[in-house]
Amino acid sequence: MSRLIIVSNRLPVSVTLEGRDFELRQSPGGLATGLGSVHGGRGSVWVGWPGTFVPTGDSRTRMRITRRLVESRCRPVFLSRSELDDYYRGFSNRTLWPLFHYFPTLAEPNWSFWRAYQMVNARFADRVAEIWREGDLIWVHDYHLMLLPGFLRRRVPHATVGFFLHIPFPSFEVFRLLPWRRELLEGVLGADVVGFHNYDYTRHFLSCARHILGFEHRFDRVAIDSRSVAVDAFPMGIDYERFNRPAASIARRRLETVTRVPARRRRRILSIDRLDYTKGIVERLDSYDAFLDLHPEYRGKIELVLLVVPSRTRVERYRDLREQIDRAVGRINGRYGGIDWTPVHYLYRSVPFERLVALYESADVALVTPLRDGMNLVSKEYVACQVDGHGVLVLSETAGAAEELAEALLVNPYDRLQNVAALAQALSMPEEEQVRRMRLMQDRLRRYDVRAWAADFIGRLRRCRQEQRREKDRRLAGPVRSRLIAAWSRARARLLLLDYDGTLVPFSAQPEAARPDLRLLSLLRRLSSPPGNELVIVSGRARKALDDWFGGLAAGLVAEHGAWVKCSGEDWQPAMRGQSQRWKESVRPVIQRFVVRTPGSEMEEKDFSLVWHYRRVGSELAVARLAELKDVLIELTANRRLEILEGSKVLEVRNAGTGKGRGIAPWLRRPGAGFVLAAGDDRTDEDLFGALPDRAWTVKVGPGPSQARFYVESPARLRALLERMARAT
Ligand code: GDG
Repeated sequence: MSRLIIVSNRLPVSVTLEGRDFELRQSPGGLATGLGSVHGGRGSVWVGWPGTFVPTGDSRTRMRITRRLVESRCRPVFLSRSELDDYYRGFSNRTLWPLFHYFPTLAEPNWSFWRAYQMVNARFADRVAEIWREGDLIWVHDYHLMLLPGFLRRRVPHATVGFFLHIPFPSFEVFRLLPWRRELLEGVLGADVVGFHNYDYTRHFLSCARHILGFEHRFDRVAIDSRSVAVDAFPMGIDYERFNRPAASIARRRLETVTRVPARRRRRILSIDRLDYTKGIVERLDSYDAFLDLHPEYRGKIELVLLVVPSRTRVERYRDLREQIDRAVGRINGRYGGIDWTPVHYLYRSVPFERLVALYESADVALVTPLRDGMNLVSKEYVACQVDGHGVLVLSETAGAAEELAEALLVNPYDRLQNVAALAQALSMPEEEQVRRMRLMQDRLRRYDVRAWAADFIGRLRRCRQEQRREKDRRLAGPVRSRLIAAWSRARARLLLLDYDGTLVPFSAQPEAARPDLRLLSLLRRLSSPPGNELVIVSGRARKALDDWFGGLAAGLVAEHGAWVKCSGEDWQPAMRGQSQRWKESVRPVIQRFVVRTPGSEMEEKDFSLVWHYRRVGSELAVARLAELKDVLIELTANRRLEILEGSKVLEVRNAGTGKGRGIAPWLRRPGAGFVLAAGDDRTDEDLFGALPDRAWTVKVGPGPSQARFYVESPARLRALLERMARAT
């Protein structure tokens, strides 16, 4: 049976020594609760640090812990205190965490942290590789393990690996500051599916992959050699019913008591966070202070319950932060409070789940104003607990959750006056409006809860595994390759249809520089000369280049993506006759204008087409200009017998009805060749593949979807195959 292997820094349970036995406790944090529902079934194993130190030499204790964890289907990765210090407290929390939350000045570029991070990620890879069995899915979580997918790709190349980041992925301008930016990106891209909380993070990641590693993406898939990585947004949900149900019974109980003891209570504002400078707790207190100052009418009538959960207490910055919070609370209570009123009730601890729900349920307003937050589950949990629909959420626009919770009062956490105004609006919002906003958010959160989130991601991984299996069968290697060679040697008449750029030679920044090398020409000669063999070069290039380069071969030529055809020893013929070229008068100036505006791009004019080349244009600019040019051209060519064709770094406008499929018609009309092979790399070659009979050996060169039956990774691989065929003639 195939399993799901979940991997995270911490296991969902922590091991503590109680007397002579070990106790297992639920680990704190949203991930453990979030994935608990997925880990509930028998088909999963969780790999992570067990929360306790055991010296390397003490293998007996390690064995005992390992055995104890089996019942929770957990597998420990043991770490020493210094490893944990450098990898977790160091690189993860003092380098990646501040940088990814847009606090670059707090990020410490420290090489020993980095070395520990690499080492621990490698240790995790060893552990996962030990456990992994054919067909298992691996799901790696969070910024502590960004190198792990890459390590796994090397250790278990055929494994299906997913990676999910729980914190923001910063924009290129911030991410580029990391000295280890390449390694981290390459690490994450070892996965098959990469997930983020929202689309902004996805965009940032894709832009970093393009700028830093030069990997292009299309439809949110990054193409890397023979693999492609799906990158998408999966906004994490909460276990909605787990919050909503107890909140409902608390509300019921309260109603019963209230009828007996009517009481006017103060309006309650709630603030809950882990202690962290990204959560904006001090800034929130400052806004509350300003609110009481500017709205004296609310003094004595409201209270702020401030729950701060201790976190990372051994990091100095967090200790400083705690002091700042203490001071701010003292200042506010001192300034406005009195014997019968405390403006801020401050709790520095964690509370049991039931108490947490009661706090959510009883709050009239939740102030959730982090400076940056990957998602923020507190805001969602608050919404789930407003059973009667009363309550207002004030939420930072810089929290990932803001994308889904648009009915909240969204604020810029740095804008104190806006925060004051939002609090005033929240406290005076009519009940119908509160209910209307709350119901809309609740519906959304109920539908896409944490189970739906996990199912969505795992479903994506499963589809990916199916694709990989199909891809494995499509790879032109091993037994498939032997069958091809056998069929080739057996056949008496053979037809080879080969695209040129990107298929026989790799792409070159200067199209004119991609002339065939001598070895290639010799190969093509050996393939085309034996009687019964027919070789056709089917290219997008103009006639002249093909004549210059391949004129000396006994080969057929197809130029301009099928517009011109030349059978061996004959003259060029247009594939279609009587086509007007007057359209060029209106299209040419448009493309010329884009050439002027887009440094590095150029226009090529062919007999039946106009082409915009942009291989040398900076990637971001190219994407923007391409979209713009396409828009203009679609409008310009509407209702005319023209088509727009996108190839590799080219956009071409041409007369409709040509195409490589039509270009090869003269060869297909001849008495059937026993062996037909066509190879190509881009979309124009799909037309060629589509025109061939099912039995043809159609081969796509490079990654990406195609209707070709097989693929090879690169032009070099194709040439190796052709060499082998030439020898078997
Ligand atoms: C990271 C990202 C992202 C809090 N206090 C108590 C308590 N909690 C629980 C809450 C909530 C969780 O802790 C906190 O989750 P957040 O999402 O708000 O924040 P982070 O811990 O920073 O989480 C964040 C998240 O990962 C998931 O991807 O949303 O952006 O930073 O579930 O309920 N639970 C109990 N007592 C408490 O006192 N029992």
